[in-house]
Amino acid sequence: MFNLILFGPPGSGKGTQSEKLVAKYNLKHLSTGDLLRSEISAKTPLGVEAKKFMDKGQLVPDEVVIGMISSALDANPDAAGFLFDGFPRTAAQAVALDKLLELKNNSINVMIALTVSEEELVKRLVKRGETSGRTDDNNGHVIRTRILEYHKKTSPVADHYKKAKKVVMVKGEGSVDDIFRALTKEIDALRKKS
Ligand code: B4P
Repeated sequence: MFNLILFGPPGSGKGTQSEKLVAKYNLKHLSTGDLLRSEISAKTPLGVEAKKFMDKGQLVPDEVVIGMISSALDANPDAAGFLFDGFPRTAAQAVALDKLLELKNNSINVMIALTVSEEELVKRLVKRGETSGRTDDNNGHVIRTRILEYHKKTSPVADHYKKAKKVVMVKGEGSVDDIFRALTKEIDALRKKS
């Protein structure tokens, strides 16, 4: 199994690159953002609760997203590997993910962290907000809250995997294809070694 975390601040291109990576490496894509948005569209009790946090740019409570990931892992026993996109986003989620994988005699192979300047992040999210209909993209205050939440609660997740020497940094600025090439170069080198 090959398990990869694609990490980075909001708007760093995790969703964009994940789509290309899962196609190339036959991984199961687990995006907590996408899972939450489909709960919201289906108006489930979980979705109604999550929307209150997402609309403000805040993180959804840990127990909600950990439960979603646990069910998704159980629902895909034959996956060749998982690409975690937007998860883990807090230290508690990272600890929970390690435990869930350990129960399946598995672990994270690598965390790839996309680095993008704050100015570029805001530019991308505002641009997407013009067309996406995403309520968390069309308000400058909400975008700033998401970036603050990232610095406060999410960036410590990288330290968790740095301790295990599992973090690789890749520049997330430039064309989508150039960034994809840089990501595949790192992944191919790692897969050769393992
Ligand atoms: P997510 O759905 O994870 O989304 P994101 O962080 O906004 O974006 P991403 O980094 O995937 O950027 P994308 O490729 O789309 O989170 C949304 C919300 O869900 C969170 O705020 C939180 O409330 C909640 N949530 C999700 N997971 C959670 C968890 N684990 N715990 C708690 N809460 C959770 O790219 C953004 C834009 O940039 C796109 O328009 C794209 O086209 C553009 N772009 C991409 N690459 C580019 C490039 N190279 N050049 C120019 N533009 C580019």
